Amino acid sequence: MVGEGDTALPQLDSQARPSGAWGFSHLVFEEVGGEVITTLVEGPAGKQVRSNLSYLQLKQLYDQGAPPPSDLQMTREELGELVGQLDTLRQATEKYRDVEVALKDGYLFSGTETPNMGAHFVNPDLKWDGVFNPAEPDFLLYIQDEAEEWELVGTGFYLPTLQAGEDHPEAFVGPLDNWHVHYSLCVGGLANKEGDSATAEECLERGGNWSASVGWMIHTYVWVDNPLGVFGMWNPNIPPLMPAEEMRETRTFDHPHEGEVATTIENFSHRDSQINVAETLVWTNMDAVPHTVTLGSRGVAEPGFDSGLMGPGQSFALKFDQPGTYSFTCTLHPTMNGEIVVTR
Ligand SMILES: [Cu+2]
Repeated sequence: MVGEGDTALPQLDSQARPSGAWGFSHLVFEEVGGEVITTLVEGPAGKQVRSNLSYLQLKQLYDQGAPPPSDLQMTREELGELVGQLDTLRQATEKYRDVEVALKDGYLFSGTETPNMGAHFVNPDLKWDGVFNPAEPDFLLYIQDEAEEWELVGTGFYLPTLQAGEDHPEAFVGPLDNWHVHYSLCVGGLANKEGDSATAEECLERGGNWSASVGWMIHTYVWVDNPLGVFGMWNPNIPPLMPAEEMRETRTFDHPHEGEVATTIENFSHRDSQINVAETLVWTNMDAVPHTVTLGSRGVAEPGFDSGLMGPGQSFALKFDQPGTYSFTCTLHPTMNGEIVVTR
């Protein structure tokens, strides 16, 4: 237990810091209006599987006839159903390779083209109907080529939280469809080319469109194959082209200061870390519940450091002046244990 009367707790070191990366972490915390808030939730943590398999790779996997690899947590039948949904989506949107057909069917250009994603052409009737139908995507993604012709690169879906609820919607078969919700999102306007987190006032100043929440959404790349997964947020095969491994770096919000090493608490687990003497280790809690970083093991504290309760997005920084191996735990969750090796 973290005692309330324990005045030795270094609570002052525990504060919220920007952390996470859109499309790579379940939660993202950003500084908006001078305050660190949750700007993106991808859910639900733990129950979904983040897979880098593209549409064509999933198809190939199914066609090979073998049981899917266990890390997909899907049966062969489920994989078949998912591939069937994606095939339906591709067939149904074939006609939208001609942007004129999309416009005629009510898809409207949202005004901005986002790097590594494309421009959203949203059908407002489909967006708000709360119905998931793989043959009727709520938005289409296009990029404009040098001749200013629109090229179809992807599709996507919205499910308003009003209908789908606060939990991850059931839509595509299996656990691969990592739907996300943006909070305090500013889209369009002159200053920001891509969707950006902002206060309503900041967004107004930029001439953008602000929403407190846009509901659940997902990108589904059945036209330009995505090496970060068919449901990936970003597609490195959509300009500006870049190696897939570089994408997380470019999208991340936690930038450690000089002499700091960043680590995260994610999915109810503490990670091992290795640092040098005189470096500062900074933990950020990426889970939606509080945890602690406490010297000790299996939930039992030993005299030494203790972060106290770290809420979602909160960080805790600790500088190590002595080499050694330190075991740490979470006093709320005894199964969370990690080790810090400090070397000279
Ligand atoms: Cu915990």
